[in-house]
Amino acid sequence: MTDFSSHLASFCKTFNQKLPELFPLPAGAERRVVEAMFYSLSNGGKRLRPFLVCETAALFGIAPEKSFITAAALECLHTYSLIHDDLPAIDNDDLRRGKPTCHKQFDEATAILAGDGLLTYAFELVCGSQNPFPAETQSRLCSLLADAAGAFGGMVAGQTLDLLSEHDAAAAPQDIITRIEEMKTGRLLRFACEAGAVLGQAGAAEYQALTTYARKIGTAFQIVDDILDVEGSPELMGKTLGKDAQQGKLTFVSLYGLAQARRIAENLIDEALQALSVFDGRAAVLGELARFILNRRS
Ligand code: GRG
Repeated sequence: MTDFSSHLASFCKTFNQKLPELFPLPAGAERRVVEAMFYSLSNGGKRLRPFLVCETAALFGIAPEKSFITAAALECLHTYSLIHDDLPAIDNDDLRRGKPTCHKQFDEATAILAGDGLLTYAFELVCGSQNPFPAETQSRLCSLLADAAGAFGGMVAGQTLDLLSEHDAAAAPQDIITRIEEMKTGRLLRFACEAGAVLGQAGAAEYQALTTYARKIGTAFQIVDDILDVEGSPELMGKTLGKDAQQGKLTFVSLYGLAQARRIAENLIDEALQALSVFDGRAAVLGELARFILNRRS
């Protein structure tokens, strides 16, 4: 294991140990939806987004325990997107993180509600008394999170464009695919860096550098995901692969081919690393994370 992998593994262990504290089970029959929420949330996952929140905040001296609630909120929101993405009406997947998807393990209605529950809970966490930051910081985080997740240039907008791109010979495919990747996947990764910067009260130049870094790794992350959909291992990815081609989706791979898509991702990671130069070597972990995103197999 590299130093970076063991650092990430140790983060995941602590993060996963703390998560159950946030999910007390209601006594009534409504506990079913909380069980479904926690089933999907605790079902593995690389935890890259919460790691990114904590590591970005740590650049400014904020301890990971203090960033935990913001990091957990983002993972809740990310998990909601995975549950809804897997639904029969969207991607219709049976497997996620190597386990039955939420609607397979429970049922479709419960999965829809579990997604809704996680989305709502994300905002409750950010704005609630468990978040140790002042109201002004919480409010800023809420606004950024809503913007990143929503339909006005956020994840839901990206997912909508993604659905529309199926079997649609787009007029300007390069522009559309860049917008899809930036919004669908990039916005939550960008929120992770923005959140760390807000928690750490970053200065304007640092904030700008982190936003640039996040934009670059966000698009690279999705390009690598598209590549792994073609040549990855279903066991390592924990989901059914080959669906992009089957559904006729517009991706960097469908547009440029595997080799060129890989080169585009490599260039984006180089640019992400350059953006970190303002931190004079203090952001080495973020640099490692960028390389990890490029070389990941799961
Ligand atoms: C309201 C129906 C409805 C949808 C909400 C579904 C949705 C909007 C957005 C989906 C966005 C989505 C699933 C993007 C894919 C992003 C992506 C590559 C996710 C996988 O991230 P990893 O590899 O997963 O970090 P783990 O399991 O490691 O957390």
